[in-house]
Amino acid sequence: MQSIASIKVLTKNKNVLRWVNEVVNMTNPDEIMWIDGSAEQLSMLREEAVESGELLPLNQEKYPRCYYHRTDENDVARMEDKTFICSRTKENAGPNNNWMKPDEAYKLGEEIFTNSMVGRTMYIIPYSMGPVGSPFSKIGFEITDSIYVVLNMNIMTRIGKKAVDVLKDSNDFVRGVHAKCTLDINNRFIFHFPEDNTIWSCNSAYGGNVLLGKKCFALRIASYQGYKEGWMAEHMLILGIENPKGEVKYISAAFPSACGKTNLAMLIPPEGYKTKGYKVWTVGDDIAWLKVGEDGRLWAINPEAGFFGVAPGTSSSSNYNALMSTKKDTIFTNVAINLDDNSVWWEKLDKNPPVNALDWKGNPWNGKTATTKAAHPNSRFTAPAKNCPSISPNWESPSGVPISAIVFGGRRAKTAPLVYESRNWQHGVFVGSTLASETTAAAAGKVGVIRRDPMAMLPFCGYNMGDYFGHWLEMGEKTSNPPKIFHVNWFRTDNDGNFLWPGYGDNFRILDWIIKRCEEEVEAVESPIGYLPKAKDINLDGLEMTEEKLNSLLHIDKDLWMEDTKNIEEFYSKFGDRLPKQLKDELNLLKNNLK
Ligand code: GTP
Ligand code: SPV
Ligand code: MN
Repeated sequence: MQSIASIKVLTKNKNVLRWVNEVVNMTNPDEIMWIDGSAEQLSMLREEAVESGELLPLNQEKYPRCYYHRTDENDVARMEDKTFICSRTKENAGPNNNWMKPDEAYKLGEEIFTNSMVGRTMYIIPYSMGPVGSPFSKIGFEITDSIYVVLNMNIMTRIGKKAVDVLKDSNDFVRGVHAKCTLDINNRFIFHFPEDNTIWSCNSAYGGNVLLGKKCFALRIASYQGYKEGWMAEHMLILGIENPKGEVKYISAAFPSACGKTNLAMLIPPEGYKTKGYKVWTVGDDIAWLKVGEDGRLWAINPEAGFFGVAPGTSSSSNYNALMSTKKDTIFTNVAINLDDNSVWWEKLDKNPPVNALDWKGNPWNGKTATTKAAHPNSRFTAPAKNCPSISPNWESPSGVPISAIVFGGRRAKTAPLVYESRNWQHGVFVGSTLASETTAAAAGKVGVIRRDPMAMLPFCGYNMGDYFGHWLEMGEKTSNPPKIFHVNWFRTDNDGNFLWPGYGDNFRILDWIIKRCEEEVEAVESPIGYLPKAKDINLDGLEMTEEKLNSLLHIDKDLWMEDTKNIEEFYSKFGDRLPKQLKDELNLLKNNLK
């Protein structure tokens, strides 16, 4: 084995070197490479991955520097039953997490990692979550034996020398270890040790399990850091709305996985708005880190540098900006490949499915005769954020952007109306804590089942969710000028299961109402669940939608809501005395209002 002293070590930080040494001794790689982030190093790695077949180069004229990758058939989504929060006590992980004793998890992990990199190369990736040097930002290291991970981390985070330079001698960094091992599903684990700033992931190659800067660090570890340090890490997009006067207001929104964050973050306003001069600016599409600013407002950054977006359903009409983001320097995973011109395809990309293609499993696929899906429903692209035509000029602002409104939303066929507003911060926290949605393909398991997913953080909160609710309430107290909190539902259906609301770009009409409420430009109607819009205040110009249909989208069925309160009560009861009293009060208030 090579000694780490003999290779281009990027740092003298003793804490880093000691930890790297431990991992080297455990995994026993043949070679070690520190990732400095240089263009030469990355292009060498791309070449190597192409040679080994890990990446397939796409049509380089149509898609400059774009590549294709396939993961194992049983390794295509996050696996929540393989994901553990290894806090010292079970109570601190909470009923919202799988828990394993840290000693046990380390022991099991060590058994799996031991000699796992024999015959392989270890890559050590230093990275910054957040703009390098911003007061919001945090440094992590990911050790991995996968070039695919290195190249994706290069898109999703800010990697290389610049990250070690800001860390200097500090011990404040997140230690991530990933080894592909044999991809054995029975030994697949994603262990988080929040008290040790440590993540261990083995036997997977799927993005959400192995790009450790994303859900593992920027949400699970960071949510715990935020709890201790007085800030918030949330599963939220961030967007700016520019009005015709050139003023920009920022909104952050939490929807569960595959419920429309990327789409909303990049939306193009309907024609009538566009011609008046309204614009949407994208700051982030999945994760927000929020802090109280000196002005008493909440400020947010996007800690990521790229989009790991759902491919199916992305088209020039549904999400032009996302599609444009993928035209260069992008890695596609588990979509279909068109052998005629070496391009990619997925369901609803266009109306011309390829006839000579390989599907996401690598089997021949012909769009004329196929009875199976070309792309996996959770197939994804990894695209640099700077490619996005709507990327905000402030997306890398070290001080973040000020948030005017927080929006929660999920997939609810019935019950939740198109939009409503909470009465105050505490009520807003209640609304977020009771967020529910039908499950999607972003996580392994049954699709379409209603589950409660508080703040869209159920799979991502790195500690007891009862304490997390308490933290939200406290953040409101510390924020003298907090954002208003809203709830939306783009997914309400009629009795035949058709969506009642057109969604996508037309969601701007609802964002417009939300901003008008923040600016106190329109009044609202009080209801048992919060403030509802007056139908006349939702701009329907250019839409084929009757006011009657709109009213049915805004209708509150008290019986359904009463049913829902029972489900909330059951969900809340899991948290025992960790559930803040204020939320019980809000639940009682809701029940009374519904009587
Ligand atoms: P993650 O990356 O998993 O966190 O997902 P996301 O929240 O960013 O979801 P995304 O924007 O990728 O959308 C997921 C799916 O929902 C896609 O198939 C979209 O086409 C669909 N979708 C997004 N917005 C809307 C909408 O307003 N209405 C309807 N009906 N579908 C939508
Ligand atoms: C999600 O599932 O919410 C995602 C994709 O954004 S993953 O990185 O797999 O978590
Ligand atoms: Mn997500």
